Amino acid sequence: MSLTLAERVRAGDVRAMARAISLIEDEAASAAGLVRDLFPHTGHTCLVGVTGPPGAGKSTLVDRLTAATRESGETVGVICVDPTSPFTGGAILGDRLRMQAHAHDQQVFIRSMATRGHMGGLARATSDAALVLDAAGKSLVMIETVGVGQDEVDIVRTADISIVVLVPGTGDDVQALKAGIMEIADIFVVNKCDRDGADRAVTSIESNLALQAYGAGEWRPPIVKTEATTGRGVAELWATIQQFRAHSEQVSAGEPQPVASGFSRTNQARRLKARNEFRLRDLLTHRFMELVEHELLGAGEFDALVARIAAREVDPHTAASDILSRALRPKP
Ligand SMILES: Nc1nc2c(ncn2[C@@H]2O[C@H](COP(=O)(O)OP(=O)(O)O)[C@@H](O)[C@H]2O)c(=O)[nH]1
Ligand SMILES: [Mg+2]
Repeated sequence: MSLTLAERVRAGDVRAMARAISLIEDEAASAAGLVRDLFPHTGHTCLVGVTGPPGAGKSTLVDRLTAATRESGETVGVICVDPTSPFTGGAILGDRLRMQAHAHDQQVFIRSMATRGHMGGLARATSDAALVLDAAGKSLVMIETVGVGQDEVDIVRTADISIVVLVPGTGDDVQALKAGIMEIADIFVVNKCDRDGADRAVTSIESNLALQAYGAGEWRPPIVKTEATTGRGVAELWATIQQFRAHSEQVSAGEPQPVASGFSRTNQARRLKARNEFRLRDLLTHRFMELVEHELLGAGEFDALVARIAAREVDPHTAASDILSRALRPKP
């Protein structure tokens, strides 16, 4: 009897995992069924999001972290999202190099995700790919994204732990602030500490953190200095990740809630809720728009409607209401 793809994924079959992620990436019709079959077997992975500006050394760092976590007995999946160069080969080349580094290790699965250019498509595909690795039994899944654009930030924000990687002396810290990724960091990394200005970068992050109120006992994002190329600081980073996990388990287990008001980033139950709410809303929005564009409206009708709005022939509210009433009209 031959096994289904979902069964092979669950058995940790590397080729099945690759195939499953390709189906998801291509938005193949069978992908939804696959996720449905895998879903009951997920929820065991720790999702680590790693983000930061291009060239900050995220891939190098993830690679080093992979080695460190393997030594602690974790099984590791890595999903690299690089929308900046999906087809130029840049990401793929880096991927190949990394594959080589861990080629001897069956417990490490590395995969690049290419964006298909759909709005939100990348975040959707990435979450589903993470489910595949979760079902395959990876205890740790790291997702690397470039910290630009809402999609990438969403991916990392909804992870169990978010790591923001910055580098000294390029003004990246300021850039990152603008992109809104400062708020999502559970841990800051200042990488390339072999360069000048590492301490200045730390100070500038510190002064930013000083502007925010942290309750007693609340997790205050630590700043870890690393040099990914040599591995310096990576053990400390791994230790800090484990501290965060221990801390959030404590909070989730109902220890005295340290936060007087607002969002407790270490409350994993809330994060999980946020992640699932985000996914459901996102999927519904996506599916509804597909319904509108491909079933409710004829070919080109959506674009024609947009043109009519531009020409002031119809206002956007009326256009949306018309579509909605068509959607709600009972089928003859
Ligand atoms: N000097 C120095 N270079 C680094 C360090 N970490 C990474 N790099 C280099 O920075 C470049 C970009 O690294 P990469 O990991 O691809 O960055 P990513 O775009 O953030 O994934 C590569 O040439 C790395 O060798 C570091 O700690 N010090
Ligand atoms: Mg990279």
